[in-house]
Amino acid sequence: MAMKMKKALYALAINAVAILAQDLPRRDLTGYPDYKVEFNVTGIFRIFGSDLKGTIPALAAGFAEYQPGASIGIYNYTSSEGSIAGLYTGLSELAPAGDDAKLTDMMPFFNSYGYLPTEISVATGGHEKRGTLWPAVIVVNKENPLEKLTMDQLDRIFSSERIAGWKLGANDNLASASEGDNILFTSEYARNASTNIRKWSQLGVEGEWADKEIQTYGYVAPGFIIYMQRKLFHWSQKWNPNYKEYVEEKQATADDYGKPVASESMLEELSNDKYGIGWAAQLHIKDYPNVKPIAIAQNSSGPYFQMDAQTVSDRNYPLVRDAYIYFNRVPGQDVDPKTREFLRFALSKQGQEIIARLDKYYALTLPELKSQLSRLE
Ligand SMILES: *[C@@H]1O[C@H](CO)[C@@H](O)[C@H](O)[C@H]1NC(C)=O
Ligand SMILES: *[C@@H]1O[C@H](CO)[C@@H](O)[C@H](O)[C@H]1NC(C)=O
Ligand SMILES: *[C@@H]1O[C@H](CO)[C@@H](O)[C@H](O)[C@H]1NC(C)=O
Ligand SMILES: CC(=O)N[C@H]1CO[C@H](CO)[C@@H](O)[C@@H]1O
Repeated sequence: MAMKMKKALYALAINAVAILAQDLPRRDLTGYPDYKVEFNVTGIFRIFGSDLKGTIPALAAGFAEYQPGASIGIYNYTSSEGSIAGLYTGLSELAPAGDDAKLTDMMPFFNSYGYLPTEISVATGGHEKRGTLWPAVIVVNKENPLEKLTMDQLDRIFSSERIAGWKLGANDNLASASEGDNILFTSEYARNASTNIRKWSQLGVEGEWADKEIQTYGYVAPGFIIYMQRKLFHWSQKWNPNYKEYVEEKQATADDYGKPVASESMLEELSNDKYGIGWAAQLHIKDYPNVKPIAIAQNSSGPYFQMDAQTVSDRNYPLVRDAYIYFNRVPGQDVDPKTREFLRFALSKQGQEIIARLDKYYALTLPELKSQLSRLE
C-alpha cells in the first residue's frame, strides 16, 4: 500500500475515533462527592470474581494512591459465576460480578451465613459494545406497526402464567442484609393464564396482525436470561412455550448444528417473520434493517424510551443493566471498614472518573450513586 494511502486511512481512523468519542454522552461529574479517606486500610484486601472489563484493576490502582497501606489481592481468574463463592469460602472480601448473581449463586451464601449477600452497583452498563452489560433491545419486524411496550406487557408476552415468583428477602432487594432474609417463593408474584399476551390484537395491533400468534425470540445464555427473568418475571423460569432461544455465535457449536441457534439466525428469522418479537443486542441488530426497535416504558403512564447511548447512560431506558459488586454484610452491623472504603472510592468522583475514562460502562447518575452510597451506611 502506498504510504500516502496509509496515512490517509490512518487519518480517517483517527477522525472516526474522534467522532465516536464526541457522540458519547460525557456525564458531568461536578457535584459528585470527592473521595476522602475515613479509614486507613492496612493489610490484605481481597477481590475475587470478574474484573468487570478492567474496571476492578483500574479502581484498585486508583484506590492504592489514597491507601498506601492496603495490599490489594486481585484474583480475577473466574467469571462472574464464581465470584460469590469467594465470599462464602473465606477467600475474598469483594465479589465483582459482570452478570446479576443467580439464585444458585446466592443460596450457598445464605446456607453459610443465614442471610443474603449485599449488592451494590458501581456503574451503569454500556449500550452496545460487546461484553459491556448491554441492555436488551426489543425488536419486531419492520412492517409491524407496533411502536411501544411497557415492562408489564413484556412480562406477559415473553413469560407464561405462574403461581408464584421469588422474593429476595422481605423487601425484595439486596440493599442490605437482614437475619433470616432468604430467597422465598411467593404467590404475591402470581399471574394467571388469562393475563398472557399471545395475539397481536391484545397489543392493539390491527389488520393482518390482529388474530396472529405472537412468536417470541431471544437469548438463552445464562447471564442474559437471568437478567430478563429478574427484571421482568420475578425470577420465574417459565417462558412463553413458543420462545425460540439462541446464543451468541461463539457459544454455539462450530458445526452445522450451531448455525441455526446463533443470534444472527434469530435476526434473520425475525427479518422474515412479520409476527415475531425478540430481544437482542444493538451490536447485532444494526446489521439487520428489517427489524425495528420498540420504545419501552416502566409503566403505561410512560414516558417511553428507545435504547440509545443517552437513555442508557441516564438510566431512563428501563432495561439498563448494572455492574455489580457483592459483599458480606452482617445484618445490623457496620460494613467491614476495608470493604466500605473501597466501595466509597468506587462511588466517589474519582472512582466514577476512572469508570468513565475506561469507556466500557457509564458512570452512575448522581441520584443512583447516592442511592448506592446509602447502602454502605
Ligand atoms: C490516615 O493516615 C494518614 C497518614 O498517616 C493520616 O494523616 C490520616 O490522618 C489517617 N486518616 C485516618 C482517617 O485515620
Ligand atoms: C386472572 O387474573 C386477573 C388479574 O389479576 C383477574 O382479574 C382474573 O379474575 C383472574 N382469572 C382467573 C380465572 O382467576
Ligand atoms: C410509572 O413510571 C414512571 C417512570 O419510571 C414513574 O415515575 C411512576 O411513578 C410510575 N407509576 C406507577 C404508577 O408506578
Ligand atoms: C491474577 C489475574 O489474572 N490478574 C489479571 C486480572 O485482569 C487484568 C486485566 O483486567 C489482568 O491484567 C491481570 O493480569
